[in-house]
Amino acid sequence: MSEKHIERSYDAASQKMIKKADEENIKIAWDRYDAMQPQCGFGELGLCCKVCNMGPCRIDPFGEGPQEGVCGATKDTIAARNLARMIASGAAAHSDHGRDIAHALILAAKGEAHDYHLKDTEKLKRIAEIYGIDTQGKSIEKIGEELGESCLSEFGRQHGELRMASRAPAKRQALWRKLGITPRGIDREVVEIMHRTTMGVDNDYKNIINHGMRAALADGWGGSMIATELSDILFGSPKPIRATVNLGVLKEDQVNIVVHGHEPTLSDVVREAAKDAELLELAKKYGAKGINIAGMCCTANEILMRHGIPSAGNFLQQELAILTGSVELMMVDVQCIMPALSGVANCFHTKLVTTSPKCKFPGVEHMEFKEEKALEIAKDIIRKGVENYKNRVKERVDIPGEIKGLVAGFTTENIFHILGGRYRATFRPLNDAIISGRLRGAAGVVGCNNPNIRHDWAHISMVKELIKHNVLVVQTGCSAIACAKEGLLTPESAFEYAGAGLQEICEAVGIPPVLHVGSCVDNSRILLILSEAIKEGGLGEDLSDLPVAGAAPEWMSEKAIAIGFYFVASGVYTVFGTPHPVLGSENLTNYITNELENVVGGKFAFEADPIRAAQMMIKHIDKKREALKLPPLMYEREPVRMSNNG
Ligand code: BF8
Repeated sequence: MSEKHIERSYDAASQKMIKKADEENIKIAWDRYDAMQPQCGFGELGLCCKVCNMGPCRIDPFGEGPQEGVCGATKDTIAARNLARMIASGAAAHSDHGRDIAHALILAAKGEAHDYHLKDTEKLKRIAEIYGIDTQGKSIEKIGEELGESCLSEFGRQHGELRMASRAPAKRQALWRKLGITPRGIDREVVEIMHRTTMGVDNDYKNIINHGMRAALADGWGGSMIATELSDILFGSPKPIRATVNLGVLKEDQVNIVVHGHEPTLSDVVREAAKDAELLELAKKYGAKGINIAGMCCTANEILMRHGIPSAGNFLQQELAILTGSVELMMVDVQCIMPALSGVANCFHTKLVTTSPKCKFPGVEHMEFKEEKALEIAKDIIRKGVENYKNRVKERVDIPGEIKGLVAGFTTENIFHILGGRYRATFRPLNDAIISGRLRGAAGVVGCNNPNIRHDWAHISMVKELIKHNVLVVQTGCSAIACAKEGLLTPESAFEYAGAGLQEICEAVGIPPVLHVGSCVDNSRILLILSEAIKEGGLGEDLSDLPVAGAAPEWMSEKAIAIGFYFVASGVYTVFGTPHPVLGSENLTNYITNELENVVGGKFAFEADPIRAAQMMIKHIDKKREALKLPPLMYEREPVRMSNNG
């Protein structure tokens, strides 16, 4: 019998659904990936150019055919332009999300979106201060409105620097200014990439990438940071919270509604709507015991972090959730939503509903979401799901039993409090742990799934290797969900997997060795954690001095490229599992994986083997420890008990 399902995913629940798809001849992402082989070599190497109608042109990677496009663009120019456009797209996606949150904040503050309230007023005042808003004597609503407007104006800012970028250490800000890459308006930087990379503008691959970094910084220290901070203000800042994850969160005897996508505006209110007495009564009428809301992808992370709503899984599980035959309705907003969902939903009773004017599917019902009528619309959508319960085919319901507990909800602010104790919120204990050698350093492991690598396996293997070597791990997005499914996001996992020093810290403070800090826009929280560590003192003056590293072992989205670039441009060594599409240009590859370190202090590496990649990160962390003249590690021993890696 074929073991395809085991080769495709590390996760047992996913394996079962992949097998079911195979048996029922339903094509899913892995099948489409196989059918696509061999994939386009020119595209993979970054050597295909489609920016004008003299082309498409492609450069022969073997040096025998054409070495320049019709216009004369070289492989360096073509690959750099393609990569910069990926940054633009990723930065645009995160930032447009941030813009929508700013818009929702304004509506809520003006009393035009009655179902939202400004929940974290402390943070509201703190962020208002960054924007130079005088809060004295003003109502919360007035401050909220002014902050929302100030953030919105950052998107089109024509003069000066993004306000959020002022939160980076002074030395980093000075370097950005010297290099001319301090981000200005968010939209402006994205537009400038599109301008520079159109036919006949910027031909210098380094100049193109340098501007790419500027746009990426406008994402991390701009659009994404606005999305995170304003979401905390509007929906409440997360606190450590226990929850559950994996397809096993779907319920056999309840109406299952899956919310999928990214923005918390809809998912947050859906959670409220599901408690509606009339809808619960209706569910009972149809024979269901209740209404079960489960998340998928990053919108799941938003409501998981804030309310402990269970997550049904990560990116490659979106089709698999429908394959359980138990999903009455999947509502989607924006980003990472596979066009294939409508086809898979058609094989079951599942209703797919789109809600954003930016994201429609041919033939799929659209119920447009509006902040002004949030709860009403959410109830209408849920009602549709409840009414669909009667169409569920019991014989086709097959929910894998796998379900794991996790602790989510860590933020820059609450890590501050957890570490510092009740009386003195501070990063001091974290810095001291690194300085004394109890902790080696920290790593951010983030990003997607991709059928080109065994689902979840790279995330889990890498994170286990890092924590075993006393590296504290912070996670976001689908990577966090992958590790949650393995049980790594629990304090108890420290005893099974962490090195002795990290184990001691987890035990003393009561935290997991792997901290879930949110959705992909919440990678901005990691930038702030690093900035706080610098502010606390003893670990250098710039982000590039810190013994830290980043990774996206299973990346697929252009958003991951934007994130990678804002970390690198902030001084962080970052390892991607598969290369960016640049290998056709030796010069560009060398620039981003080597020379960039002398420019911004960070650089990329590409390594498919997650253990080797983790070791590269550890080596980098040790290099930084050495530069800081930190003492050797206190402990470097194997964890108490290693589990079977499957
Ligand atoms: O923004 S990690 S697959 S869901 S892009 Fe998408 Fe990648 Fe998941 Fe969230 Ni992020």
